[in-house]
Amino acid sequence: MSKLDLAVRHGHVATAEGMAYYDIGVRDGRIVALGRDLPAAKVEIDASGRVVTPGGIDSHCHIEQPMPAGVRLADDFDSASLSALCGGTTTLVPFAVQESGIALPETLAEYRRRAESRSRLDVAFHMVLAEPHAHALAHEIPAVIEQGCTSFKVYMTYEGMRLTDRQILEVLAVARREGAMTMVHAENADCIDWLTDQLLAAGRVAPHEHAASRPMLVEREAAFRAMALAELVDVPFLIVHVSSPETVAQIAAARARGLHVHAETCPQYLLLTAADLHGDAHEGAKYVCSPPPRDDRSREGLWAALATGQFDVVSSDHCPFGFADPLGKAAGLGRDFTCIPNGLPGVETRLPLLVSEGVLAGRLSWPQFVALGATQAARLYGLYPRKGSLMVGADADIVVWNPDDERVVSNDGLHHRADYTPYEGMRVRGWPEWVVGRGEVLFAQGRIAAEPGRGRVVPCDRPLPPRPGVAALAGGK
Ligand code: DUC
Ligand code: ZN
Ligand code: ZN
Repeated sequence: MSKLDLAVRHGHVATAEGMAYYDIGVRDGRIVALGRDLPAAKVEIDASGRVVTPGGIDSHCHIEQPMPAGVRLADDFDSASLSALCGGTTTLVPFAVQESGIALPETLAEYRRRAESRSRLDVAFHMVLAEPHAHALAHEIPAVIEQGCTSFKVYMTYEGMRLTDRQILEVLAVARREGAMTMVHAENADCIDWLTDQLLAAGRVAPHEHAASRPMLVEREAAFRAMALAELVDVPFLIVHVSSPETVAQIAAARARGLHVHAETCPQYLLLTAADLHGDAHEGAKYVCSPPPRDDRSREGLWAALATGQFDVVSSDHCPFGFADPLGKAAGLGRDFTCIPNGLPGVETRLPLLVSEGVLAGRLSWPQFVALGATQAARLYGLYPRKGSLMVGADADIVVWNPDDERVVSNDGLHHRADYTPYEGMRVRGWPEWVVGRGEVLFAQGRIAAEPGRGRVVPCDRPLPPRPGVAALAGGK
């Protein structure tokens, strides 16, 4: 075999299937050889004493999304992808959000332009359906699926985004017909609105009341309802950012009935609690996200659910707002908790936290880490095996982890543009030492070598086999 472009040698290689010692050879951006005694390479990475994995896939992040008036996200594709890269992620899957009066293919094209001009990493898109009108269902969804956008998020809450059960059924039926994946944000909007009104009427306006306005059961109820809707249509789907073991139990019960329901959680539900929202003055606003973090028992329950394979994906839900920014968290200063934008930065800390608190703390194996951080997202969203794997022929997206690299997290050491991290002061062990994307060294022992705009938009395949009709109408339900 002629000379390789790049080789990663002597590492302990972890994939979702298991771990073994072998070398990885790369040419023209792809993995071309696995084994020992590979030919010489122009670039040699010595991974002795290190763990080598596929590049991470962050399949839930909000980047360059327009926000309601008076609010803006802190990151663009440049800073979000830089931050993701430094945390071991090589593919981002953010949302393109449907806007009233704009056809979905146009929206997708606009987000692709944003990513192609600024992203340092490869990007694929999900699409948020805020208005699933007849033309969108019949024509625009099939058109964007043909263009490689094969997953769709629907919201059960948030004014302007929230769909009715009827609308969700219609989206699920199209997803079944087209072979697409539906992602559901499960929180009961009426319960939240009613609780919020009670809290505000009682003068309970502080940031921590955000958690009181969205207790566990509003998630559990909505998740149960979403599963009933998907069961009626008989279509696989995914519940995003599951925050509580009670919801996990509902998911397990639905799976026992034969429903293909997938589940995602995020580091904030594994590591933070509602107590974090009780900071001095406005400090609690840093932790305001939806669903909110719960309690210690919930955190441990979610770790146990991860360990026993009840989750498919751990993503960041990166949705960064500056703390001091009047168009960020400070929009809520001196006002009530409903004025605090929902969301946390986390695209860079996602995988190091999962290594440190998951693998090195003995809660997860390296193969589970790879499955949760990369491979299963690739499978669910039609990117596998090009992404999320180390197979011959896959894109050479490779991370070399140093499990002995221990750091105290400080926002100064991170690369997003938010002015805080919810994990400030945490001791985290296990950071990327080398990151390779499509065969190029993008991060080398702290040196960043990825330019804005090098990222490509990657089309997704259909993740599911298309099926006509709706099961309940074919009889039997
Ligand atoms: N909740 C969401 O649903 N999206 C972005 C951030 C958040 O907190
Ligand atoms: Zn959501
Ligand atoms: Zn989100």
